[in-house]
Amino acid sequence: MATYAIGDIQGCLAQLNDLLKKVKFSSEDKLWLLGDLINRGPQSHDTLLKIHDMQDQCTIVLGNHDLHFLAIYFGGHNPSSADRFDELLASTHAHELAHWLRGQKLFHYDASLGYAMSHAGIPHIWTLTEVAAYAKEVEAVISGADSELSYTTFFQQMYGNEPSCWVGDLVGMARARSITNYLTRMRLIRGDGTLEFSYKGTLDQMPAGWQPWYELSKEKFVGLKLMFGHWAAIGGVTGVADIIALDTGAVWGRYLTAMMLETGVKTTICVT
Ligand SMILES: [Mn+2]
Repeated sequence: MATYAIGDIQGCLAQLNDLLKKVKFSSEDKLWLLGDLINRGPQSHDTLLKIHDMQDQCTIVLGNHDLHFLAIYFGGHNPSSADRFDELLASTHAHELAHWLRGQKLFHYDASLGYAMSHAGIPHIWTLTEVAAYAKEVEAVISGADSELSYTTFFQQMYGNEPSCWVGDLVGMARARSITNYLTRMRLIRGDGTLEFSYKGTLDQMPAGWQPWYELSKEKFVGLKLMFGHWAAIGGVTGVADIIALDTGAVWGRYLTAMMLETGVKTTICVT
């Protein structure tokens, strides 16, 4: 049995199938998916259906695009012109897939393998114990286990950049939104924990005064192997041995990458 982690699939089902074939993925193996399973690529509906069919083998953390679909489905938001959810929204499977998707996680840690993952990463302002607890708070909301804040309210009010910096005494929707933004949207951060929400580019063009989150988190999480997706522009390179970027831009015509956790060996499928 092997465990493979795959970054942002974004509806690129043909590449996912090729990659699983290339690593000889079997019914004994496990799959960790780093979120953004759907949206910009051509086959969001069939991708989600396939992952749903494989759910017993999968551990999934949600990305901002997955949450965006849920915010459309449950929160009444409209798709943008760049979204490719039409087939999914019209599908007879939409109800089942959307309710299943909102039961997935925002953060996962496996102590025996020594790996943790979330879609965007883990900010240096939290300990491992805190990130696990905060992720659980939001998972309880979106799965419907939290009676204070309903998942429909969450998906109606999910969008927004405020508060842009974590404070521990946040409550309600502001707290849930802040946790969600750190775990699914973070790229650049300041020492005090303030997030920058607009920059998606390469490190050489980065605005002054900001750092990639992992430059601050590498001191904090020594001994932990941490995987994330979300930031295609860095091309799977962090320069930090134990912080592993797995969004290699499949949907932008580059690569889809799987890493075998037991060996650290990466396998890629070139899209073009
Ligand atoms: Mn993302």
